[in-house]
Amino acid sequence: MRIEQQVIDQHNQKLEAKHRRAFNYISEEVSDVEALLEKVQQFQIAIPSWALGTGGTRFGRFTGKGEPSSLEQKIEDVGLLHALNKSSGAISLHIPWDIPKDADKIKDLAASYDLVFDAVNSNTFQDQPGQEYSYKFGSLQHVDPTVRKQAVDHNIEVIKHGIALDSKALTVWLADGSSFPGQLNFREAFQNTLESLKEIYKHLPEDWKMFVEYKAFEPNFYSTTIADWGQSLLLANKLGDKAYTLVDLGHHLPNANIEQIVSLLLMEGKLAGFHFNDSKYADDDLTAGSIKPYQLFLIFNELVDGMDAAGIDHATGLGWMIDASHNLKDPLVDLLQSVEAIKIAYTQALMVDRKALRAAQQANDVVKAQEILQGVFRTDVRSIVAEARLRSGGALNPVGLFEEAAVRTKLIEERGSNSVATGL
Ligand code: AOS
Ligand code: ZN
Ligand code: ZN
Repeated sequence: MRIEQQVIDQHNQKLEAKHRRAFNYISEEVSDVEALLEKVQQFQIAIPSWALGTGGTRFGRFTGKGEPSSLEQKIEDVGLLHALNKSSGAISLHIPWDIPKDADKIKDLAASYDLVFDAVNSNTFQDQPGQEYSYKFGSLQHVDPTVRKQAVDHNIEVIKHGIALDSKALTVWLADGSSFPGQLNFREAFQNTLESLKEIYKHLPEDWKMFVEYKAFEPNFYSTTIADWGQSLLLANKLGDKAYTLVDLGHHLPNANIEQIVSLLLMEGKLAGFHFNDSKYADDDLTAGSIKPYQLFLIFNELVDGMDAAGIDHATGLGWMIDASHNLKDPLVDLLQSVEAIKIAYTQALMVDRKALRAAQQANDVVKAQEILQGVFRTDVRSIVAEARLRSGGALNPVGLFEEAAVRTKLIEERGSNSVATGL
């Protein structure tokens, strides 16, 4: 299904008066609201193909209805999101879950929804049917070179699919590690991983990037071979200019200062981008901003500061993606909520008075610094984000319109109740 512009316009008309009041009020508080709106409008957050089905815990999956059962339907889903919020203009594919049979057709379909292809993701954390060697004891780190070669070849294959779709980055997330002391020689595992990544790196096109994602633990519970930003950065530095460290918000040990990590990676020119989500305990993959919205704002505060210092374009300079899925909400609504939370945090970060903050820092005025940041964080900027969406042709209230237009009911009618998403 597609959401007609007329349906969006009618929805907006109903909410227009109330929206106008809120927006006029906040506009007075902002120094250059037009410049702000332009940045917010440009900011797009990619949707991962694996977040479109109802996720699960490792204990069970409770599938929803009308899930997308093909790549075409996943593109349709992201198209729906983008029509509503005008901020989800890209999709990130996971190979082999989403192998495009005819890349040109798939590209045309995506273009018809105004979508492009974000980073492609390889998968050497599962054994696929018919696969020769098992990844039970790792992939790129494996003690057996034949297993490593199989995993390297898979990544090269993923790059080829990405080239056909005009993707510009490969994201490598590895489950490699060990669950018991003594199981692995840490140095050997790291060296093997480095050598494997070097081989993959050789196959990257000139204008591509490699995103090296780290994760503290899970599925391995004693050691992970790329466990933190230090290990990822070490690899990225050894690999070369095209390799960067990817920050997934759920991949740290509890209470890690992620905003500080982000600021240093930016300073080093090695920040790839993000997998946005939120968490209370570990890699919970909850809706972005649902647990720690202040942290999300502080991260964006560092991003805006660091990107401006380095002259990096906010919209295109880094990889912005969501990596969240769970089993209680409609996944599409959940994604709308995540995108909204990310755009609110970004908008607030743009509103920080950087000169005043800098002055407070230089004067060791701790109180002032806190006042500046919290003053912005406690400002309701939802109408700015809504105005940006409105100007781009999106809905004033995407979640509201999703319900009003009975999007899920229509998808169930089209796809059936038993349609289950491929992938996770
Ligand atoms: C796994 O924990 C990582 O977050 C991955 O980025 C991602 O969730 C995975 O590649 C999807 O299967
Ligand atoms: Zn991730
Ligand atoms: Zn994760």
